[in-house]
Amino acid sequence: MSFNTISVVGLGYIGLPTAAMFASRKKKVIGVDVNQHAVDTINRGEIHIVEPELDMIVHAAVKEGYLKATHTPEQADAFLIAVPTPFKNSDSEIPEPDLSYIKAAAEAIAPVLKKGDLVILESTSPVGATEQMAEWLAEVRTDLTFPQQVGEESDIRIAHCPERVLPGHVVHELVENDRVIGGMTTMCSQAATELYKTFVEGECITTNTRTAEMAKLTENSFRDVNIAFANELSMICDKLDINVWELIKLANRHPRVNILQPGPGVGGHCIAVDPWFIVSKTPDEAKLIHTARTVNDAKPDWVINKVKLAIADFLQANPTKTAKDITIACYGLAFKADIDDLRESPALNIAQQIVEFHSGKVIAVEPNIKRLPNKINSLQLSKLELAKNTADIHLLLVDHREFKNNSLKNNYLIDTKGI
Ligand code: SAJ
Repeated sequence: MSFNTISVVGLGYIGLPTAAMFASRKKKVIGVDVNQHAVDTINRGEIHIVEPELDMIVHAAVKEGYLKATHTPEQADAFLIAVPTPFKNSDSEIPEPDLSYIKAAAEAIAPVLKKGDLVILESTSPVGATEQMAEWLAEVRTDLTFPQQVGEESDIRIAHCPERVLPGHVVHELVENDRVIGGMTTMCSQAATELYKTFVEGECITTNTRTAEMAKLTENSFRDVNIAFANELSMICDKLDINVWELIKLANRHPRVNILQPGPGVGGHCIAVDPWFIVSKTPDEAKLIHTARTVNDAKPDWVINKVKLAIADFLQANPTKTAKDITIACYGLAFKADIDDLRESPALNIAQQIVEFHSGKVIAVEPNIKRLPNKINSLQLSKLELAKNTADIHLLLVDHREFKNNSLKNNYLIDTKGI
């Protein structure tokens, strides 16, 4: 089987680096995205996301003619779908996955599919989503056969190959990480393996679609449960007057213990979302995974309570002052250390909540961002030195490297990351 032209649908944090990797191996790549700004930026050889080393690879791929972006799908030998899978009804007790982006992508590529093509779903998906995508394709293309209808003989091959790369390390992890390849049939798995071997140096391990879907959800749920354990320990230790970071360091000396780090909550668009895909499918069984989500989601409220206690302490020690006189500095707004991504960030959520209830000044230090997005107009960005010298209460929310080398010695310091 040969893949001369590869189409990647969805040019975000996963799709664009993946497209760039194929193009860097001299494959003709057609990137498809509904976002015109993304399409135009990529066609200029530039990138619309922040990811180390990606700009150079995209620039070279576009300049050499291996990568182009477009709004509408064109014919290709393989299609990779890397669109978002957020959840809907996020206010309900158990949010449900929203597959509408996958459906739209499937309907967009269906008209250009031809016999022999391979379609891969890369988006993190609830169990059964790949089979559902195959159904959507079959509904549009009644002239082609699909694996769910005729098995190995199908015209179109379909697989789920979840992405597992860590933001900030995408370029290396895409090449080096092992890859789980879940084909709807053995031939589907073989075709997908051959495609990924274009640039993947890790092992490609084959399985079925449902196991591949669950493997990805399991990895992120495992991390969520482990972080929830750390967060619960941090609240227990706070009550018992024990330094949780020292405690975890000591416990992790045991050869079979590896506890992650507590923080102000769990953010980003993966760990805080994917476990719900398991819980919403099997709510009666997924009790531990559900509880972990609840513990991590409640951590920002615990931090807010700490801030309120610090304000009360400050006022007691300074009886001539009122809350209006107190300046609170929040250190870090991103969802984790050394990145600029504010999406689903517990740090940002906490800072915004403080602005809402605190009558005094609230400033934020975020070294990775020059300007806050327009919709966040309640916060004032400040330089680190200024915040250190002028704030009365210091709230450390993200362990950015700039904060690690900069000790904050203050009676009113709330350090959620153990810096
Ligand atoms: N966090 C903690 N304590 C820790 C580690 C992380 O509180 O000890 C917090 C972070 O601050 C952040 C959140 O968890 O708010 C998530 O950060 P992360 O670094 O754990 O993960 P992501 O969301 O950047 O990337 C994860 C990765 N999954 C795993 O490590 C199992 C990545 O490999 C996946 O590809 C990615 O999700 C994804 O796309 O699903």
